[in-house]
Order: sequence, then C-alpha cells, then structure tokens
Amino acid sequence: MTATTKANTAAGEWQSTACILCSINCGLHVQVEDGHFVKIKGDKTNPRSKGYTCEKPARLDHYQNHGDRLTSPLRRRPDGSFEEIDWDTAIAEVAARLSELRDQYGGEKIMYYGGGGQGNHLGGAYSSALRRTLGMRYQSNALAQEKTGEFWVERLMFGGRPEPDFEQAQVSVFVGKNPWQSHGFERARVVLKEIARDPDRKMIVMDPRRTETAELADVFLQVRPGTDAFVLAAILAILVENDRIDRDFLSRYAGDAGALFDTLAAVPITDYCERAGVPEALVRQAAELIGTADTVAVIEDLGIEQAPHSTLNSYLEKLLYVVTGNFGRPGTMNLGTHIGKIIGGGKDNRTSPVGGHKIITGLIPCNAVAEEILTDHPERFRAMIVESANPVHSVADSPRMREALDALDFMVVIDVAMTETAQQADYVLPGSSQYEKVEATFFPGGFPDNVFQLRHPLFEPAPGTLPEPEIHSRLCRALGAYTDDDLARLRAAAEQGLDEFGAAFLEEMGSQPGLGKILPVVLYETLGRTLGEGLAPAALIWGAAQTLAGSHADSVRRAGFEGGGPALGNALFKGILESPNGVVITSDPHQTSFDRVATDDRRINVLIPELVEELAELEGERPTPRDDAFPFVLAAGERRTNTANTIYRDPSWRRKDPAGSLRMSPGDAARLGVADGGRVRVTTKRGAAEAAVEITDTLRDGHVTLPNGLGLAYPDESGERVVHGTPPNELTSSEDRDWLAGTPWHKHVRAQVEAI
Ligand SMILES: Nc1nc2c(c(=O)[nH]1)N[C@H]1C(S)=C(S)[C@@H](COP(=O)(O)OP(=O)(O)OC[C@H]3O[C@@H](n4cnc5c(=O)[nH]c(N)nc54)[C@H](O)[C@@H]3O)O[C@H]1N2
Ligand SMILES: Nc1nc2c(c(=O)[nH]1)N[C@H]1C(S)=C(S)[C@@H](COP(=O)(O)OP(=O)(O)OC[C@H]3O[C@@H](n4cnc5c(=O)[nH]c(N)nc54)[C@H](O)[C@@H]3O)O[C@H]1N2
Ligand code: SF4
Ligand SMILES: [Mo]
Repeated sequence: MTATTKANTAAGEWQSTACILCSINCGLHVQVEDGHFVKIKGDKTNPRSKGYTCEKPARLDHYQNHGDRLTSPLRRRPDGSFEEIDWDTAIAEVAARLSELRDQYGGEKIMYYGGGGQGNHLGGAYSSALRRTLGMRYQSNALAQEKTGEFWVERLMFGGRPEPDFEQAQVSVFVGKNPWQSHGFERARVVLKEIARDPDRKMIVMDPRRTETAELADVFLQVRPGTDAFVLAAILAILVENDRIDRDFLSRYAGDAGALFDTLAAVPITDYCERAGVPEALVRQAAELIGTADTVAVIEDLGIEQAPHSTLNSYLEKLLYVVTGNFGRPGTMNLGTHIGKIIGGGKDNRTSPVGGHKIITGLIPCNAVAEEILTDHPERFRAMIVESANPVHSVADSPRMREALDALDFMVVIDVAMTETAQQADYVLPGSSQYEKVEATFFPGGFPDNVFQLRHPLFEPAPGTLPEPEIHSRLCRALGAYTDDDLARLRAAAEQGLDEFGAAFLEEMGSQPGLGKILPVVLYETLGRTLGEGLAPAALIWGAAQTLAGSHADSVRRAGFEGGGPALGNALFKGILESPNGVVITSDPHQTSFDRVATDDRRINVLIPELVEELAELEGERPTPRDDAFPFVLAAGERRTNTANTIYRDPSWRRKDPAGSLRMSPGDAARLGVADGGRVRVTTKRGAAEAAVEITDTLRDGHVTLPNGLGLAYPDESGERVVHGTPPNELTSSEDRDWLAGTPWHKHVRAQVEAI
C-alpha cells in the first residue's frame, strides 16, 4: 500500500517539489521517510512562490498514503464487483475492447474526459498519442465548467490570456473570486495584506458574501447573487458617463467598438444598482477608482463564471481594464508565455456531435456530456476514457452522470484512488501518485518572468501502479501504433546526446510520418529512456522546450539561455531538467504584451456582437420572481480553508468542520428556528441533502453556501464505504447553464432549506 522512498535519497535530506492542491503549485521543500512525508515547508528557492504556502500542503501525506489508493488494475465482473488483474492482462483487454469499439462505431465515439488536475498535466499530454491512435475526436474536462466562457472571450479579444499583476497594481479588482482561500495568483495572502496595508493602493471586491478577501477591501460591492452583469454594466456606464475611457489607448491598440459605447451609455445606472442590491454611491466609487488609477489589475473566477450571464460577465470584466487602458504595463494585465498546453489550440468552430453545443478550446461543455450519451442518436458516445478526474462527483447532476456512464458500452478510468467515477468503470487502471513520478503543470503564464517547474519523483511508484505515460505507451503499443523497429534509430541517436537526437528526430518524422501521431510516446520511448531513473516522462518537455525556443527565442534568451535554433531548445530543456525547484523560462519587457495580441488584425478586439446584444437585453430581464418552493439561492461549492477539490479523499485531513457546514445568515437561521450546528434539509428541483448549519453574518439573507469537494465515500475500519459531507452535484441540474459556453450555474442553485 505505501510506496518506498526512492533508493537514492537519504532520510533527512531536503528535496524540492510542489504542492498539488491548487493551480498555483507553490514550491515545497520536503523530507520523506519509509514512503511518507515527514517534513513539509515552503521552498524559498522556488522562483515563483519564494517560500510561500498556505496551510493545506502540511497534510499532503493524506494524498500520498490513504486507505483508498488503487494498487492493482481492476476488472469488473458480471455481478458488478471488481477483481484484481495483472497489468499485461489489463493492457491487452482494454486495447482489444477499444479497438473493437473503434472498428464498430468509429474512434470519434470514444470520448476522453479529464487529463489532469491541479498538479499533474503530463498524463493528459501523453494521452494525445492514445487518442490519435484510436481516432478519438472529442474531449472535455473541468475547465469546461468554469473557464471556457472566459477563454472564448479572451480568444476573441486578445488571442491569449492576460495575467494580472497584483504585486504592483494601484487598484486590484476581484470579481466573484476569494483569493484569500482559493489563491489564483502567487503568494495571494501576502499580496492581499500588502495592498490592505498600503494607503496608496486600493482593493475592490464584488461578492455576495463578505469573504476573507472582502474584509480587506476598500470598496466591497456585496451584490445579490447572480446580478454581476448589472453591476459590471453600471460600472462601465459610469466610466463612459464620467469620460474615464482611455480613447488614446483604444485608438492605438484596439479595433472598432461598434455599438459597444452606445449600449453602455444607455445603461440605466441607478436601476441596475438597485437590482443588484448595492448602493449606487459605492458603485460610483469603484468606477472612479478604476477610471482614475494609473494601474489596474482584475481577476474573475467561479462567482461570476458559474452564475447567470457567465460569458457576458467575463466580457464585461475584461472591458473594465481594456477601456481604461490597463494593459501592457507593470501593475496591469499582460500576455505571458506558455510551455505546453492545457487547452486546445487553433480556432474552434466545431460543435458537439449530438446536441450541437459549442466546443471551446477543444472542450465539450461538461453540462452537455450526459446528453451526448443518453440518447439513441447515431452519433452518441459509446465509450469513455477518464483520466485524473471525477466527473460523477464534479459535474452537475451526479445521478444523471452516473446514468450516462452506465449507458456506455465501455469505460476505463485512470486514477490513483477509488473514486465515485472509478466505481462506474469496466476497467480501473491505477496511476502512480504525483510524488512517485516526474510531474508538472502547464498552468503558469507568468509575466514578466514565466517559471516552469518539473518536479522529480520523491518515492518509488507504489506497487501495482504505473505512471500514466507508461500506461499510454503500453496501450499504443498494444494497438499496433509502433514497434521497437520503428524506434531503433531514434534510440541509438538518443544515446549520443541531444544534438544528435534532435537531428535524427527531424529525419525520422519525415520518413515515418505515422510516428507524428504518437509523438509524446515516441519521445518517451527513445529520449526518455536516457534521462535517468524515473525521468522518462520528462521527454515530452524536450519537445515543448524546442517549440517555445522556436516561437519565443528572444524571451527564452532573456531568461539566460544561450544559442539559437535547436541548441537554444536543448539549453532550455537541460535547464528545466536540472532545476527541480523551478526555473525562469522566459523573461519579457512589458511592451511584448502588445506583440502577443493574436487577434486577426493584431489589435485588441473590444466588440463581441452577441454579448453586446445580451448586454442590451439585460434591461428587459425581469428579476426572477420569488419561488416559494425554492426561496434560497445555494452556492454549491465554496472554497474554504479545508477544501481541496477531491484531491484529498481521506476525511481525517480536515480537522475543523469535517462534514462541511451549510453557511447561512443569522436572519435566515432565526426565521427557520435553527441554531448554530443544528441540522437542516436542503432541497432543490434535483435532489435533497442534509447538513449542519454554520450561522455567519458574512452572508446576505436568502443566500446559503456549501463547500466544494465534499461528499466522498471513504472506507471505514471495517472496509465499508462511508460518505462524508454533502456531494454538491447531487443538488445541481445540468440544464442550468450559460446559453453560449454551457458553463454551469453551480453558484446559483434555487433551493429550499428546512430545519430538521
Ligand atoms: N481552498 C481551496 N482552494 C482552491 C480550491 C479548493 O478546492 N480549495 N480549488 C481550486 C479551483 S479548481 C478553483 S477553480 C478555484 C476557484 O476559486 P474561487 O472562484 O475564488 O472559489 P469559490 O469559493 O468557489 O467562489 C468564489 C467566490 O464567488 C462568490 N460568489 C458566489 N455567488 C456569486 C455571485 O453571484 N457573484 C459574485 N460576484 N460572486 C459570487 C463566493 O461567495 C466566493 O467567495 O479555487 C482553487 N483553489
Ligand atoms: N457543484 C460544484 N461542482 C464543481 C465545482 C463547484 O464549485 N461546485 N467546481 C468545479 C471545478 S472549478 C473543478 S476544477 C472541478 C474539479 O473536479 P475534477 O476535475 O473532477 O477533479 P479533482 O477533484 O481536481 O480531482 C482530480 C482527480 O485526480 C485524481 N488524481 C490525483 N492525482 C492523480 C495522478 O497522479 N494520476 C491520476 N490519474 N489521477 C490522479 C484524484 O484522485 C481525483 O479523482 O470540480 C468542478 N465541480
Ligand atoms: S493549496 Fe495552493 S496556495 Fe496553498 S500551498 Fe498549495 S499550491 Fe500553494
Ligand atoms: Mo477549478
């Protein structure tokens, strides 16, 4: 069950790694012994996090060692139970079944879900070899229930994803985001405290709950849940009214605004502030701060993405900084570099095969996945490969998701733990944990310096597990995608060094075009085998480093790497490999942001006609009438000090509030006659759940919240699986979603709450 410590690291030695609990991946210094973490602290040598951590990684041994880790491939028996099988059998049978389904229905009927969580993106990158071998075309993951609307807007406006610089911004704006708990940028609590302490810097927070972040704000706009579009429109309208638009910036860098400014000028400011339940004077104060500051940085997150008008909200949020010219300078928004991709490239004009839903950055909306299966439409999905994700738990409407997965002809899950989704699988393939293999994320897009960290393994793979790159490689081989003969020349070249390998690589790709389809696996099986113990999956980073050095040579050279062409890529790769604590890979002057605008005319696009239309239609929108059956708005899935998605499954990591309370205002609690700690039943149109109440004056009346990531089944001492806390998506419905991006309204679930 527990892994052994890597033979070459002595107990008592500090090693560099990173936290895997949120997208920031703070650098850690750790000591390990007998397969366990024994000491964990922030890594001061990490160039991004500089020693910072929050409280959560102290408990990482609950991820590495727990009672729900998978230690053998599993096959479902006809009676529904699982039996352990060996890896050769698992690979052979999974490959045979997948190729049968491909031959019968076509590879595009096999869908891929997941590919990486908060700390691991290499597995997903290697899966592309398997997907292309099988002719799979469709995929989805959690980004399609949070960020796809924002991505769609960013692509149209910038052709990239601007990064906020809160370290230097004079005015920092947080919209539906609680960085004190959820982070989302480096060293969040330090930066927030610095802003709060400095009389010359200001913070604006838009949130229905007075969060830990809101407590530090200069202007706190406590909006009615789901009314952000009205407040954002009002702020923009005030900027127009007070002539705070940076016309000079717009004429130099932006495209035609079309009807945008006329539409904004027509916004009834007073009425919109009233609808949102925020004093107009406060909204005006926020607008003046944004309109008159030298530098403004803005971030949005789930509070507006998983709520009504999701994509429109993302557009209005970006207009706040664009129309005021806060781009391409320190303290504003800038376009950084990326090594590796977590989202698809190119223009997406595809739609999902059954429902015709917009595919954004390669992803089908999570909320549409079940309906792409539960139909007799000939194009429906027949099989699914799920990797490093738990959609039964994390996608809206868990009962329907379970029903959909049941209806598939075949499902494979690759995970480290027996998840709610693995429970539905035909085969479960156990991955080695993120500390048992070389791993990385492709999240950072840092600016002016971008840092990449390739973490080295701390433990041997737990017995019975394999790193995902090995799983994908074996499946590709079993499917006949390559033979040892195909790779012989590259293997020989890899033994001679990177220069020789690079030259041979170009030639072999020309003479054996079939290998291009399985590129990551080719690198893994050739170059990877020469990189040293446990480092084979790093081979993919060689390709990524060559691509980055090819497209951004100046930026890579400014980070201190020398050479040109493939030599620069090799230098970057070596630098990455030799710096397991992270290394600056690109460095840029701020002006570069303008060169990186990748719209058709290379100007920032301020006009998105469908969203300007939605903006104009806001005025006619009737406030949702009070529904006596469901008078509350439930935010299903709030980030708290003791949540970390479903990465920690062992409930004992949570010392306080182990079952995750329902938060409620004192007024609502009094009306329901429930005391702090008292139990209530929460009912939605989809389901019901029980929870204990935490009374808090941080919430508005009528607004209740549940934490994210709870409600996981975990074996007790007798081996029986017990559910701890409320699984939020037993209460959500897949049809409640954005009209454009399909993003769910997890933060806006109509509910009834009754004392028990
Ligand atoms: N501790 C912890 N940190 C995490 C995670 C975790 O599980 N635990 N998960 C990580 C992940 S995957 C993500 S995506 C991020 C998410 O990070 P956040 O988006 O910051 O997290 P949430 O708490 O879900 O939602 C943010 C805020 O939205 C507010 N909100 C609710 N309804 C509305 C509304 O109608 N309007 C506005 N303006 N705000 C509203 C909530 O009150 C909350 O304060 O966190 C990451 N960090
Ligand atoms: N109602 C509601 N639903 C939500 C949210 C909400 O706020 N409210 N938040 C949404 C958001 S923003 C997100 S990001 C999603 C998150 O939901 P998911 O994307 O489903 O994933 P995670 O909970 O991050 O867990 C990732 C999975 O990876 C597995 N894992 C960990 N390490 C490894 C590894 O090395 N290899 C493999 N193969 N597997 C590994 C874990 O065991 C776990 O099953 O949830 C979404 N769902
Ligand atoms: S949870 Fe996020 S902010 Fe906290 S230490 Fe881990 S990576 Fe850093
Ligand atoms: Mo997320």
